[in-house]
Amino acid sequence: MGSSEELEILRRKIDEVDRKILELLNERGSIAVKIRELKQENSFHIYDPVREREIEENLKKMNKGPLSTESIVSIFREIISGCRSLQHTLKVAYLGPEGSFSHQLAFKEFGSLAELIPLDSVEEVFEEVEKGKANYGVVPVENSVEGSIGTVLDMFLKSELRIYSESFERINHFLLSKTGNFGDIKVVASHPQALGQCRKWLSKHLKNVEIREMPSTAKAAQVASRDKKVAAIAGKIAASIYKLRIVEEHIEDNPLNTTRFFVIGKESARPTGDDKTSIVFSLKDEPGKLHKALLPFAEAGINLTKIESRPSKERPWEYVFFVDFEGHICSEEVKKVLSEVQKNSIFLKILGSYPKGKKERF
Ligand code: PRE
Repeated sequence: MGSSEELEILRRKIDEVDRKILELLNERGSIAVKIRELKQENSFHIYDPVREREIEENLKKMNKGPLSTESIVSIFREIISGCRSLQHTLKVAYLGPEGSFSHQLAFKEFGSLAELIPLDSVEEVFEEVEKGKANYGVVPVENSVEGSIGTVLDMFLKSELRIYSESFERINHFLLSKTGNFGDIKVVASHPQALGQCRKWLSKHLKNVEIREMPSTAKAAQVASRDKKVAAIAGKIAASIYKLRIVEEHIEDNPLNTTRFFVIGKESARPTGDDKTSIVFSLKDEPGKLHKALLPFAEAGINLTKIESRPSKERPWEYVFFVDFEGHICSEEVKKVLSEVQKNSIFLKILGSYPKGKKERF
């Protein structure tokens, strides 16, 4: 048999497999429609990140190849996005512009069938969700190298929105340009933080080019899409949005650079047994007050995962404390500890209990 005949036979086999996949996808879709009815009758949430992560974990365990687990996970993310959109088209506001790392996270979390809305500031993301124009918002809250994003913490002080889920996104920087050729690059453009995070790589590989600071990595990608001399440092998603080629991947000096994101909304996430709770409180300016406020956690054996103080903004030199700890507000133990914290504080606000994010995702 000639090789073109052999190719034809293999393609017919693929057609047959595709037919079966299509049938199964629509069977899955029909089940999602039935779930929609159940959710409507019982006021269950359409978006259930806990269930979605459970599916992802099962797939990771089950996959035997030859398709990579990364590829399987991203295919199923789209399948789930499609099934979810049969229930409701979710509107998700994120800190833009298009091609930002928040966009990348929103896309990973909600897939291409959600309506993703880029906004100019964290304040606007909160506002869009508060007004019900978006079901959820995606905001970065902390970077493993740069620390907390103060404006996000400050918004939680003012807003009644809750943290619905937490995700960690590895910040991998890509060098992107129109042609994808090293030789064409005369300028490297990006946000100052991204330029800083790739400093060593740039001085080794692109020593004599102009470095141009931009308001965002996405804006840099936009500029690169119009000028072949300009290469942008940006996330991978910017390559497809701005139709750029990858010159080099993973050019960040610190490969562990990670950003923590929150999905915020009006709903509270259900307990999973592996949750975190975030609170903020303020204390009287007296000796031992912070110790007293935190002691109940130690006595109950509850692990604090983060503590940070920020200016209260109400009066100069007064502070509020943001604390994250393991456990869910539904548990009696957590309720008891928080009532102790309340006794020692001027005010206490619960920002949400949510499933712990996985630090290693694709
Ligand atoms: C499904 C869709 C949306 C939810 O966020 C979780 C899972 C899915 O497609 O697997 C199904 C579903 O609605 C559900 O299990 O609750």
